[in-house]
Amino acid sequence: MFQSSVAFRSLSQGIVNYRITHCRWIDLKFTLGEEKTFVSSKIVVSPRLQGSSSPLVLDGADLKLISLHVNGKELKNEDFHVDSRHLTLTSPPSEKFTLEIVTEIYPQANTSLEGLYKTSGNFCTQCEAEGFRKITFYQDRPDIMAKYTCRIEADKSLYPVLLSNGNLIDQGDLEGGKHYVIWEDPHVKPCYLFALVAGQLESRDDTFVTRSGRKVALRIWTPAQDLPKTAHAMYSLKAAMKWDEDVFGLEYDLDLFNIVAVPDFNMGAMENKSLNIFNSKLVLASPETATDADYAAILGVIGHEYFHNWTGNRVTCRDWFQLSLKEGLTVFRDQEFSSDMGSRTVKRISDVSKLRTYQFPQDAGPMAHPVRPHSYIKVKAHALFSNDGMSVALHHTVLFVLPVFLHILTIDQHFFLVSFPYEQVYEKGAEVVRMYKTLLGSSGFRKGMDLYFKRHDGQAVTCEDFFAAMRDANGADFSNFLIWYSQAGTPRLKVTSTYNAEAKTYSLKFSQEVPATPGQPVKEPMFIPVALGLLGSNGNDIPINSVYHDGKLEIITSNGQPGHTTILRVTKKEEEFVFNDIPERPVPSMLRGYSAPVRMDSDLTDADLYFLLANDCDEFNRWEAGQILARKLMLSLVSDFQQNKPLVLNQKFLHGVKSILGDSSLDKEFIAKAITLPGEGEIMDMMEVADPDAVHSVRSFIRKQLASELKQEFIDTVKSNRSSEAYEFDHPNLARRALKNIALAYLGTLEDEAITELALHEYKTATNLTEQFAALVALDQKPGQTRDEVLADFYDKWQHDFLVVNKWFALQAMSDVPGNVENVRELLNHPAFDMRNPNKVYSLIGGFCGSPVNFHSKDGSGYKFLGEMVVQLDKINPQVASRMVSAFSRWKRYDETRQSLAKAQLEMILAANGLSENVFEIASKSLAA
Ligand code: B3K
Ligand code: ZN
Repeated sequence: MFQSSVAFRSLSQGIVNYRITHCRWIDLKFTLGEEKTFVSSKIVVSPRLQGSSSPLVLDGADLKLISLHVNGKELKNEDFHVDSRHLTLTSPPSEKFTLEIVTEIYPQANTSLEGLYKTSGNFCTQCEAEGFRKITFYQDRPDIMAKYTCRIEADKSLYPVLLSNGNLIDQGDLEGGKHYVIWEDPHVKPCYLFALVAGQLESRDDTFVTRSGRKVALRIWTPAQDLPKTAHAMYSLKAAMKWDEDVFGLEYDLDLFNIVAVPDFNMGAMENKSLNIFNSKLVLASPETATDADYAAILGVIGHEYFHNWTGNRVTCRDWFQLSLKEGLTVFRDQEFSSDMGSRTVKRISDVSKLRTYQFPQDAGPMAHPVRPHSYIKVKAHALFSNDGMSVALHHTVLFVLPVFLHILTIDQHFFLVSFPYEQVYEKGAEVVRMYKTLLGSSGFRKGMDLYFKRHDGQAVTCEDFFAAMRDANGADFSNFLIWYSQAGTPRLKVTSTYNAEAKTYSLKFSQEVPATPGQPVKEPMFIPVALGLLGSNGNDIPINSVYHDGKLEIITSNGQPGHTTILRVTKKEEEFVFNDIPERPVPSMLRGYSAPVRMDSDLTDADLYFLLANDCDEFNRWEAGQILARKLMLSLVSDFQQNKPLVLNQKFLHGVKSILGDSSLDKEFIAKAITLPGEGEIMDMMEVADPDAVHSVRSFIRKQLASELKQEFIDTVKSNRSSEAYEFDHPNLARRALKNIALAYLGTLEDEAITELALHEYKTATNLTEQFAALVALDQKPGQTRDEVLADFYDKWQHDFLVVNKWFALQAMSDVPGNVENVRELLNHPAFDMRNPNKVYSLIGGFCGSPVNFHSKDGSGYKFLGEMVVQLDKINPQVASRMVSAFSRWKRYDETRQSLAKAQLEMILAANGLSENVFEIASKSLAA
């Protein structure tokens, strides 16, 4: 270990000994052209150790160096060298100096959509994580923070709008039909937050007055024809600005906030300082072209990017290992925002379902990854320092004094970014932040946030810094909580209960185990907050005043939770909690609100679960009880299916669904969630060997049985939830539509002419896409003439709107129609499809991978299709290709035939010429697992 670290010593010197000076302006100048763009950058560089001289290494990729000046003098060829990743100044001045670099870049040819690129005739940038190095040579790391000015010159008629971060301080005309602007951003920022947009755009304008009276101009930019579809985005932005003031006391800090919508974007959106750039899908909405789910996603993502202004931009990450510092926290903040704007329970249900469908399987496979890799750094640091007899705390100052450590971090970070474990960093990261709030309550959490900003505003910090702020603001004892950041894998929590009627005591015994994950064979116990209520036979919570635990009696406080919820702190491998004065055997409601991201096995009986479903004051756990029952039912039917036994639906389950459907006291959106079966992926994730055919057959069987037994109820639900009012995105209306649409989806499973007529009627009379698309989905389930006609009709109607057409692609791609891979191959040649547009790839190719029966087809046709697509896509856009190849990562979960078919495709991909690092990293990790 020590030897390999030493090997990096000479390489690392330059990076560490120089830094681009804090708080000085970085002057950028862009001359945008039709074939090439010139980028000039003027930066001030200071040696870290005054008077020392060693090479300065700057990052750069796909750049043509035009000129290089140090303190105004052109540098001679022998004083620098350029390779495919770096520009190295071999012996720069030993005192502070000015460095001017001119590069030439080709945004028109940039299909990777990182750095500066063109999209539908406009220029735009994407710099997180390592895109800035495709614009100019720079120390492309988040801890290098500076103030920026940006001058943009371009043809005035082609690019009338020229935007960058901060305030517009100058603009004017130039010769030859060109014009220029100068933007100045007064806040220090890392280069990943730099942004530039140029093109023919128009804006929807509004204003927001902050609570201290600052008047902020809000502008949402799109091509002129899309402007009417930005009303909901503007509403969402203003709501987010208000919410952050109300809940966290955080105000916006400039006089202008821009959002630009672009059609070609690798992900959802980007939080560049004062110039957020969005995938159009997450900005544009009208009742006719966007569903309720789209409206909700826009609200959440506009909120998310806005919230980054404080959690990400004002306080940023020291290095990319700390990504969850900003992303886990900001996802948590957007989840809370959406909860406050709609139904908290339903939002929590959606987020937990997402976690189970995507994060759990990843955390149990070859791509399992801690929220923040930690052990790696610790091992290296120990090897380095123990040799010198030094002991150094892992704090950010380490970066500035220890060259070897830094370089190792930089190399490994790159691989971390290439494999980008989104689910762990974002979704599990948000669960980790939620646990602080569960433990500290709202006011304790707010105190922690206040201290975090007080300590770290304007800094690049670590997850430990966030932890320390939460702990110190509350004087809290968080024992082994930090392990949540460093240990991968989903903990399994087992619970057994006993009631002693004589002593009137009730005991819960917990045991926990974290499964081994790649590189982490041995695990430590985690700190698991278990939110608990004990239900008496009347369905109400029994008051809990004290608990005997760890040899002492602890007094319980409720912490603002519902009913008599108490938070147990489970921190050891095995642990018992004993409750006194419990007059009858209670039914425990555990992990209320899903208080920790664990898999729980308990000794609750079916009768207990039905009781919780009917009575728990925690609505999340009512839903959860239904889901546990459904999972048990599905797994037992899967076993019957595999043994060729006839499938029979449990009548108790049927009555449970019927009673929820008919309970008018329940929120309609909650009913829609409660009668939705767990997804096929979730069930496969619970099996020893995943069997897509069995799981799909069982889920289809239950859906069909429920539809046929409850046909009249479902028809009544559809009919009684129609509305002739204009579309409103508010809770009563979206809840009504959710219930109507789930009823229609159940009915769509039936072979029944009258039902087809009903669905066609809904399709034709719908006044909004939410209802029209739901009817199309119902009709899509049965191959035949009606299906073909209605799909053709939908395309005819919406062919001019690429976002709606993407839904049409996805619907067909996800179809369970046997042999659907051939239809998908044909759709690749459809005039509306374009492999260079990520949204289209996600819809058609990603959509196909979402169909368990066709993607996992036993003839290997689905795997072969994906293998071919990955190789083609990788040449165009490695990030998108790497997302697609991830569909193979869990190949070992399937039977041997499928395993060998998937393995052959992974091998084929790895053998392809010129494979990108992105795809190589995921394909090779998957194969090696
Ligand atoms: N921060 C960006 C994501 C960037 C991902 C780069 N590979 C959007 C977000 O999470 O808000
Ligand atoms: Zn984010």
